[in-house]
Amino acid sequence: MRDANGNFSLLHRTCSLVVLLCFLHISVTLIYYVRNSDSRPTFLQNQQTPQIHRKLNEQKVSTEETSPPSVSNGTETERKMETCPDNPPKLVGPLRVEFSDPVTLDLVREQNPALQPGGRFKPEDCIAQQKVAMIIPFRSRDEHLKFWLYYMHPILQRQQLDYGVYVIIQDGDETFNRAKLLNIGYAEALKEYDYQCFVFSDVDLIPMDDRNIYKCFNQPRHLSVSMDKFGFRLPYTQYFGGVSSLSKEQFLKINGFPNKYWGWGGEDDDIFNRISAKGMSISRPDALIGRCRMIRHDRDKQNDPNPQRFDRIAHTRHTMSKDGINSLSYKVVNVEKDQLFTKITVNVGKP
Ligand code: UDH
Ligand code: MN
Repeated sequence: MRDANGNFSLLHRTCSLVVLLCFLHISVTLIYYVRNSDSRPTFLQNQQTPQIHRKLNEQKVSTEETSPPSVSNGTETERKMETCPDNPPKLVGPLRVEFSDPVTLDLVREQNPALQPGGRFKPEDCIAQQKVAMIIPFRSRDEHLKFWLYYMHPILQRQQLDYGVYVIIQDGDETFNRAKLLNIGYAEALKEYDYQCFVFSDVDLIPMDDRNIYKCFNQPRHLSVSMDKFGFRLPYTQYFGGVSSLSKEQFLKINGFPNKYWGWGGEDDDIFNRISAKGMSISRPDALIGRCRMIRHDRDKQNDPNPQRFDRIAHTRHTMSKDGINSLSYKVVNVEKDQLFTKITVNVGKP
């Protein structure tokens, strides 16, 4: 009996020990599990947060892309677009420019489907660095204008400018007045859009390199620095004729251009004098990038060399504050909007 009792108590103790061990094992496992499940969310968070963020961003981007333009407001879209780069990616460098085969306006219209009425353009995928008005003084040079539009529209679009083309036509057959037409172009373009920069271009000049960007710089810019007709060099250091650009501020600082140069010559030298009188200098592209071609032509009727020009340019410093954009007067006779240009016919009066 004693033996049986002894055996039983041994078995009992062993069982209790096993139960205790089991309990201990379960407790340890439980504690371990609870501690582990505490740290698990932290681990997941660290891993998942970026993914969640990325997902959200992706969603944002895709709503932007897919939402119709009418829903998102214009300024919001613009804020998310970046400013166009200093070196527009589609520029090709040197260009072949020739005038042997005539072009038609219909061809130019076809080749430039992105243009808006008035010869207006804005880059699609970035915000243009500058809003530029192209101003062309004009009378009876339709063949030249076709070439200008044919070559310039593709170049200006590759240059990623927010631009418009203004052809300012002198009405009647009085003596031609280039600088006054340029002043009028400045005034009329500003009535239409918040232009910050003005490029003044003769109708017969085409750049031979699209890296010669038709925009404004820290100083008034002379763009047609090496013309074929001058043997691809400046005729003289102070030369400011052909194609130039001035910001609104630079233009106003010199009181715009003179209105009193009737006939050929001198007005570009007067503009140079105004710029230097106001302590500014001339910015220029290098001679290679600044190469350009002028369409060969005879002297126009009513644009003979102005005999007064030497006397006038000798007095720019005294006349510039009274004769300029602050004294400009003219009448608009007609406005024509085309896909390729805005033509403004004006009465500029007479000498
Ligand atoms: N312009 C016109 N119509 C005119 C006169 C001038 O549109 O009747 C405009 C046009 O934009 C032209 C600019 O004014 O490009 C300057 O005039 P221009 O081209 O006659 O000036 P340029 O410096 O000198 O080319 C011309 C001299 C002609 C010499 C001919 C010798 N072969
Ligand atoms: Mn010319």
